[in-house]
Amino acid sequence: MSADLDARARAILTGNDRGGYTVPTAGLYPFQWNWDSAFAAWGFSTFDADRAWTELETLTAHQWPDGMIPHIVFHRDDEGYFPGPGVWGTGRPTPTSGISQPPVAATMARMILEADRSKAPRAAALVPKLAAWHRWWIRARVREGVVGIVHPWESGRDNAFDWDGGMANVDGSNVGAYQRRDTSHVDASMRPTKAEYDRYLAQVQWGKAHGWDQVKMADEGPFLVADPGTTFILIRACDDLAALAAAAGVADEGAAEMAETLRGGLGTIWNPDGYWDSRDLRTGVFTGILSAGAWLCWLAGAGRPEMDAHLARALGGVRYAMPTVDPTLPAFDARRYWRGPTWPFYNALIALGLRDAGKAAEAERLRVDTADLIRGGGFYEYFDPTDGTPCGGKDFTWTAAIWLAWIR
Ligand code: 9YW
Repeated sequence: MSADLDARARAILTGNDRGGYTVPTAGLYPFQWNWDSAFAAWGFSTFDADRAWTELETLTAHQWPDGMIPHIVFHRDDEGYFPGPGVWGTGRPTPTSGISQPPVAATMARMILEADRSKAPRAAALVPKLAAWHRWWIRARVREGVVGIVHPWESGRDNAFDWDGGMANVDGSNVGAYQRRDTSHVDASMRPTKAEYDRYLAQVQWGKAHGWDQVKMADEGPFLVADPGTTFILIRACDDLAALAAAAGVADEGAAEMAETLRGGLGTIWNPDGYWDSRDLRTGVFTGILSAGAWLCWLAGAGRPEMDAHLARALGGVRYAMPTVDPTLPAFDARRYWRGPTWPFYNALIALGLRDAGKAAEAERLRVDTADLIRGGGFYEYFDPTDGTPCGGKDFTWTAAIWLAWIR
């Protein structure tokens, strides 16, 4: 059974390979997404180390001159997705989106290199690119000591409650007519709403109208919300970049120092009610809903006793793995994307942190539960954590990748 699933996972990765880059899933997401791609590399590393490094090289090849590695690379046009390259209008030689996504690449690269040291030269070549990207985050997104995202898509957790407050200040009424494509692939009741999509689009139009000036987007754009998830990921990525550089025998370009500076800013996202929380950086208001960004605190060595209690309560509140919202809150919505469901790749990331924080039992619980979900439902995008119903896209790259690299 397990051998069958291993083979199936490998077949999903190779089937979603479009020649040097991997799509998250056929149909729904037909391009290269940034953090999906980093997880794909981790998966490939379990059976084809060369292909793993190629994935990271293809991703970083489309870095902008200012250091940003974009959230989508549109290698070839595809009618199946909206908004496509024309809507973004970033003017890059190979079209890309105009925002970034959580920087997990250095963390994946470190694990991939540690499993096969013979690839050190390829790792060494990536270090300056990743360092430039991390510096870009600090210059273009870190405000008040933490990462502020300029678009919900930049967080990778599109419709999380975290962005509702900031989104209320975005005017989505003038975006014009458009045709969504996501709801023709998957169940609309589980996707972001039309009102959310109008605002997503308004933010894209703002960026385009301002020449994709990244600093201006953060400082003057319609939306800037501090994201605990991306902040913790960036801290961890800086730690891992320093380790990657050391293992590859090259300078770390200030990565360790960046991690320390970022740790010093975390007070901005500590909600006085006792948890890590997103915060609208335009108004100073906390979201007030304990959600998945907070679950990555251990990844950055930022666990606190209060968070241990939240972890126990969240795990006790659902049958399977970590939900994306505290399941004891009325806001918890078991099947609506980032408002409650459990995501296999995200559990892998949480578990890496738990393991490093000495919480082996909790990390193991996430692993066993995620394995049960995949065994029962297949390699889906996400699952209902109360009853294990598979949701979203099927044959998903990062779900297959974490099966091979983390669960097996
Ligand atoms: C979108 C591809 C992406 C992920 C995001 C997830 C979703 C929707 O799918 O985004 O249109 O970009 O929220 O984390 O990278 O799997």
